[in-house]
Amino acid sequence: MRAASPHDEYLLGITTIGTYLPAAAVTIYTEDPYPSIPRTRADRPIEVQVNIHNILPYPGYPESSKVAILHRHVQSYGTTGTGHPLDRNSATLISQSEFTANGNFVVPIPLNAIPGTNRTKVRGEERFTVLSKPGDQTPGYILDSQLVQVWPVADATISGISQGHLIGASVPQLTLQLNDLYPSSTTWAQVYKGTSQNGITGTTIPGSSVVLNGSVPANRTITIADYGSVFDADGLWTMELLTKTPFGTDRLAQVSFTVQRSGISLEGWRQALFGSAANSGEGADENDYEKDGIANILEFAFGLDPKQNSLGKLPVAARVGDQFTIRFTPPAGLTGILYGAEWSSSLQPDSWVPLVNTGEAPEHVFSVPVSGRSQLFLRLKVTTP
Ligand SMILES: [Ca+2]
Repeated sequence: MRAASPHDEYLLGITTIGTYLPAAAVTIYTEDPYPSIPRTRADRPIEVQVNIHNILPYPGYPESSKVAILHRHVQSYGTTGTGHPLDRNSATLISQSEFTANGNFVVPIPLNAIPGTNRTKVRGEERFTVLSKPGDQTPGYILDSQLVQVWPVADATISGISQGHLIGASVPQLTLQLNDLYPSSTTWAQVYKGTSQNGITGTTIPGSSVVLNGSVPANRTITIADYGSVFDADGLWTMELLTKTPFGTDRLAQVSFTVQRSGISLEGWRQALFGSAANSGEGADENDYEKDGIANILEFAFGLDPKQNSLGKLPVAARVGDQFTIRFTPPAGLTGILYGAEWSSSLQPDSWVPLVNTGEAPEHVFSVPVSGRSQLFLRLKVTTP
């Protein structure tokens, strides 16, 4: 996306000078020092300064020389728009006021009034125009006009790790969904020991940083695997997404979880996720806590999250040549689990026959010949010795 050059994209100022017309200069201030055009974020204030001079309040002078009028227009760019192209004739006039004296006037705008239901997500512009008063024979002339762009507040999600998750030696793939990052911003994911806290500098997750230095907001989707090296100790950790903008550093998302890189027992897993080590209640081996069809014991054995739908994340059997095969490598660091598989041609309860693991550790491979069988079923079996 190319950077917008204000000189060819925007009409920044129109000035009209006349004998019996006031003169005006509009200046817009925001917290963003971006030099090309005033801009800010949907949750931040705007300050408009209007300098009026050459008002001539003398008897006998035309009315046009005695009054200047300030118009405030707002216009949305739409839910994903960037203002190019934009028909500024369709902006909405939301207020007007009159100046009848010379001087410097400050017009504070605590929050923008760009149309939009979700106030943090509006994007558009406000325009402040000073006009002369129209007379019987003459129109109102634009004495000065300036605009400020308003961009939405960013939001983001971390998926792959959920609150309370227990992570072993192999970390789950992360997906960071970053929406409406401010045009000049740096966004990154970091981790630190303990529960979530404000203002902590943690360890940045390699590959998570997004630096924007443009003219419009942007979305990014980042997937990260193999970041386990950021965890230098076992225990409770917090991961958060931060974004630094001209308005400060904001936390967009956070999740706290437990890291245990070796020797995760089923009891420790139950304790971390269900608050009890016992094989009963919500944490019972046969219980399917979030009703995704996968019993807790299988969630543990395959490193899944028992509190988030894990449909489709178990190993799947496939036909390879003459064999019907299921193959997988269990997550590293789990203790007290035996992996097996059984096959049946009828699904009858007493028809399941155990298979031998023919894989080379740590991979597990279970196969059954297809030939001569019209139908064939494989199932995984996880047991605690
Ligand atoms: Ca489940």
